[in-house]
Amino acid sequence: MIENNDNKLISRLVSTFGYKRFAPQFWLLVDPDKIKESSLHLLSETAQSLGVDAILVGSSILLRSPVEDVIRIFKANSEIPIILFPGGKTQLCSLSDAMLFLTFLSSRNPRWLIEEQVLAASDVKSLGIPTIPTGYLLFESGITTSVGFFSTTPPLPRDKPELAVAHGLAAQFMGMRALYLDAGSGAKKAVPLKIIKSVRENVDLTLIVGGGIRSPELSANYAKYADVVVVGNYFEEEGKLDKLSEFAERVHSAR
Ligand code: 1GP
Repeated sequence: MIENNDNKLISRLVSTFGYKRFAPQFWLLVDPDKIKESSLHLLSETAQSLGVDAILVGSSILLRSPVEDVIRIFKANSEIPIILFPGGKTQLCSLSDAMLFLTFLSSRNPRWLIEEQVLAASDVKSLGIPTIPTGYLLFESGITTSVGFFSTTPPLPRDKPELAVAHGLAAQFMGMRALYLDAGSGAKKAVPLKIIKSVRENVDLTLIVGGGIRSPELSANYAKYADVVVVGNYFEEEGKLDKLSEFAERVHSAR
């Protein structure tokens, strides 16, 4: 670190923005292909009052519903922030409040490391979508999730927190603002808590955790270390939306 402050430009360039810890948030992932029409309308009217802090919209593969149709319904009925979680450049929408500009750091496939980002960049700029530069890490989860299939290279192992930390630090030093630790949608096993704890202890980035989280208790455990807990798949099942506020409360009161 430069101490005598002789070169203000370099001093400023090497200083970090500094990670700031806010109260933990609970985000709901909405997959436009999977959400039922009735749930979509209900959620757009109630999610915010039930404690959901933001809606993530995206999918590894989008077969049917355009992202925009889903976002329009939320925008018509609530003020809840909508954040894109795009599986590729076809999932952009100017109505969203922000997007996770993702780099699939645990993959070794150039398509997800840089090609998709280059293809999307001009559209992101012309649509004026605020970007959150985010490193994305996929962990082994007991099944091949869709995102795992598309990544084409192995996910991170569950028993090597040091590898997760090294990827997180790389994201931090590359100037990213957030790190998404994911087991993939519908994962059989969620990301091990000890991994989240190690990353929290070593990496100064906003930590987003998701994939296979199916209980308020587990959400609360993650929220002790992570900044954002994401749940999607669980709420796609019949009758589960009643539990939304319990998940949100447990996350909000975790620390
Ligand atoms: C997937 O982290 C998200 O990328 C949410 O996972 O759908 O399993 O909750 P679930």
